[in-house]
Amino acid sequence: MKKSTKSIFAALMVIGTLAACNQKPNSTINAATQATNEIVDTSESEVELGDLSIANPRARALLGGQTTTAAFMDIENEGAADKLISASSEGLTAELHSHAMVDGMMQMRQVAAIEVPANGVAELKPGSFHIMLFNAPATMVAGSNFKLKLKFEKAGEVEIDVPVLQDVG
Ligand SMILES: [Cu+2]
Repeated sequence: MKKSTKSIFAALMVIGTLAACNQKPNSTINAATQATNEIVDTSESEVELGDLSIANPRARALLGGQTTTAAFMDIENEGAADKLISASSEGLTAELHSHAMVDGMMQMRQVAAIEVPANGVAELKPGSFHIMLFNAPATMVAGSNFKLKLKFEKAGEVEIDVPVLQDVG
Protein backbone atom coordinates (compact mmCIF):
# COMPACT_ATOMS: atom_id res chain seq x y z
CA MET A 1 0.00 0.00 0.00
CA LYS A 2 1.37 3.34 -1.02
CA LYS A 3 1.01 6.57 0.80
CA SER A 4 1.12 10.05 -0.50
CA THR A 5 1.36 13.43 0.99
CA LYS A 6 -1.48 15.86 1.08
CA SER A 7 -0.93 19.46 0.28
CA ILE A 8 -1.34 22.00 3.00
CA PHE A 9 -1.10 24.84 0.54
CA ALA A 10 -4.64 24.90 -0.79
CA ALA A 11 -5.30 28.24 0.79
CA LEU A 12 -2.30 29.73 -0.96
CA MET A 13 -3.46 28.90 -4.46
CA VAL A 14 -4.08 31.99 -6.49
CA ILE A 15 -5.97 31.39 -9.70
CA GLY A 16 -5.96 35.01 -10.78
CA THR A 17 -2.65 34.99 -12.59
CA LEU A 18 -3.74 33.44 -15.86
CA ALA A 19 -2.04 36.19 -17.81
CA ALA A 20 1.21 34.45 -17.02
CA CYS A 21 0.03 31.25 -18.67
CA ASN A 22 0.72 32.17 -22.25
CA GLN A 23 4.45 32.22 -21.93
CA LYS A 24 6.52 29.65 -23.75
CA PRO A 25 8.07 26.75 -21.91
CA ASN A 26 11.38 27.66 -20.46
CA SER A 27 13.34 25.31 -18.34
CA THR A 28 12.34 22.16 -16.61
CA ILE A 29 12.05 22.74 -12.94
CA ASN A 30 12.65 20.04 -10.41
CA ALA A 31 9.42 19.04 -8.69
CA ALA A 32 11.15 16.82 -6.20
CA THR A 33 9.64 16.95 -2.80
CA GLN A 34 10.29 14.91 0.24
CA ALA A 35 7.53 13.02 1.94
CA THR A 36 6.04 14.77 4.90
CA ASN A 37 4.39 13.36 7.96
CA GLU A 38 0.87 14.08 6.82
CA ILE A 39 -0.29 10.85 5.22
CA VAL A 40 -3.38 10.16 3.17
CA ASP A 41 -4.26 6.71 1.91
CA THR A 42 -4.93 6.99 -1.80
CA SER A 43 -4.41 3.35 -2.72
CA GLU A 44 -7.87 3.04 -4.24
CA SER A 45 -7.21 5.56 -6.97
CA GLU A 46 -3.61 4.65 -7.75
CA VAL A 47 -2.54 3.83 -11.30
CA GLU A 48 0.70 1.97 -11.98
CA LEU A 49 2.97 2.58 -14.97
CA GLY A 50 6.31 0.81 -14.79
CA ASP A 51 8.15 2.19 -11.78
CA LEU A 52 5.67 5.03 -11.47
CA SER A 53 2.42 5.14 -9.60
CA ILE A 54 0.02 8.01 -9.97
CA ALA A 55 -1.95 8.69 -6.84
CA ASN A 56 -4.55 11.15 -5.65
CA PRO A 57 -5.52 12.57 -9.06
CA ARG A 58 -7.99 15.43 -8.79
CA ALA A 59 -9.12 18.52 -10.63
CA ARG A 60 -10.74 21.66 -9.33
CA ALA A 61 -14.37 22.13 -10.31
CA LEU A 62 -15.06 25.02 -12.66
CA LEU A 63 -16.41 28.13 -11.06
CA GLY A 64 -19.43 29.67 -12.73
CA GLY A 65 -18.63 30.93 -16.19
CA GLN A 66 -14.99 29.87 -16.12
CA THR A 67 -13.40 27.52 -18.63
CA THR A 68 -9.96 27.28 -17.05
CA THR A 69 -9.00 25.07 -14.16
CA ALA A 70 -6.22 22.71 -13.09
CA ALA A 71 -5.50 19.08 -12.28
CA PHE A 72 -3.19 17.75 -9.58
CA MET A 73 -1.72 14.39 -8.53
CA ASP A 74 1.22 12.72 -6.85
CA ILE A 75 3.60 10.85 -9.15
CA GLU A 76 5.58 8.36 -7.09
CA ASN A 77 8.69 6.77 -8.55
CA GLU A 78 10.39 3.59 -7.40
CA GLY A 79 12.95 3.66 -10.19
CA ALA A 80 15.26 5.96 -12.13
CA ALA A 81 14.45 9.61 -12.75
CA ASP A 82 11.76 10.28 -15.33
CA LYS A 83 9.86 13.29 -16.66
CA LEU A 84 6.24 14.05 -17.30
CA ILE A 85 6.45 15.53 -20.80
CA SER A 86 2.82 16.04 -21.75
CA ALA A 87 -0.78 15.75 -20.67
CA SER A 88 -3.83 15.68 -22.90
CA SER A 89 -7.55 15.22 -22.65
CA GLU A 90 -10.16 15.13 -25.37
CA GLY A 91 -12.18 18.29 -25.67
CA LEU A 92 -9.82 20.61 -23.85
CA THR A 93 -6.28 21.93 -23.92
CA ALA A 94 -3.86 20.73 -21.23
CA GLU A 95 -0.50 22.30 -20.41
CA LEU A 96 2.19 21.53 -17.85
CA HIS A 97 2.67 24.50 -15.56
CA SER A 98 4.85 25.63 -12.72
CA HIS A 99 3.74 28.11 -10.11
CA ALA A 100 6.51 30.10 -8.57
CA MET A 101 7.50 33.43 -7.18
CA VAL A 102 8.75 35.69 -9.98
CA ASP A 103 9.82 39.24 -9.12
CA GLY A 104 7.84 39.06 -5.91
CA MET A 105 4.65 37.83 -7.56
CA MET A 106 3.19 34.35 -7.81
CA GLN A 107 3.08 33.42 -11.47
CA MET A 108 2.22 30.37 -13.48
CA ARG A 109 4.33 29.40 -16.44
CA GLN A 110 4.15 26.66 -18.98
CA VAL A 111 7.06 24.23 -18.65
CA ALA A 112 8.33 21.65 -21.12
CA ALA A 113 8.43 18.89 -18.52
CA ILE A 114 7.95 18.13 -14.85
CA GLU A 115 10.74 16.06 -13.36
CA VAL A 116 9.93 12.91 -11.42
CA PRO A 117 12.98 12.25 -9.25
CA ALA A 118 14.48 8.80 -8.85
CA ASN A 119 12.93 7.02 -5.87
CA GLY A 120 10.98 10.16 -5.10
CA VAL A 121 7.71 11.93 -5.67
CA ALA A 122 6.63 14.73 -7.96
CA GLU A 123 3.75 16.45 -6.25
CA LEU A 124 1.42 18.34 -8.53
CA LYS A 125 -0.57 20.50 -6.13
CA PRO A 126 -2.10 23.95 -5.77
CA GLY A 127 0.59 26.60 -5.61
CA SER A 128 3.13 24.33 -7.29
CA PHE A 129 3.36 22.22 -10.42
CA HIS A 130 0.02 21.46 -12.00
CA ILE A 131 -1.69 20.52 -15.23
CA MET A 132 -3.54 23.57 -16.52
CA LEU A 133 -6.79 22.86 -18.31
CA PHE A 134 -8.01 25.42 -20.84
CA ASN A 135 -11.34 25.43 -22.67
CA ALA A 136 -12.67 22.91 -20.20
CA PRO A 137 -16.27 21.78 -20.83
CA ALA A 138 -18.99 23.18 -18.57
CA THR A 139 -19.62 19.61 -17.39
CA MET A 140 -16.47 19.75 -15.29
CA VAL A 141 -18.32 20.22 -12.04
CA ALA A 142 -17.80 18.58 -8.65
CA GLY A 143 -18.68 14.90 -8.76
CA SER A 144 -17.80 14.41 -12.42
CA ASN A 145 -14.79 12.60 -13.88
CA PHE A 146 -12.69 12.91 -16.98
CA LYS A 147 -9.89 11.00 -18.70
CA LEU A 148 -6.43 12.50 -18.78
CA LYS A 149 -3.57 11.01 -20.76
CA LEU A 150 -0.09 11.43 -19.32
CA LYS A 151 3.11 10.90 -21.27
CA PHE A 152 6.41 10.24 -19.55
CA GLU A 153 9.81 10.36 -21.19
CA LYS A 154 10.76 6.84 -20.09
CA ALA A 155 7.68 5.14 -18.68
CA GLY A 156 5.52 5.96 -21.69
CA GLU A 157 1.83 6.79 -21.71
CA VAL A 158 -1.03 6.10 -19.38
CA GLU A 159 -4.61 7.28 -19.19
CA ILE A 160 -5.98 8.08 -15.77
CA ASP A 161 -9.41 8.90 -14.48
CA VAL A 162 -9.53 12.26 -12.72
CA PRO A 163 -12.30 13.07 -10.26
CA VAL A 164 -13.46 16.68 -10.21
CA LEU A 165 -13.65 18.08 -6.69
CA GLN A 166 -14.85 21.31 -5.14
CA ASP A 167 -11.89 21.25 -2.77
CA VAL A 168 -8.69 19.90 -4.30
CA GLY A 169 -6.65 20.39 -1.12
CU1 LIG B 1 -1.40 27.19 -14.61
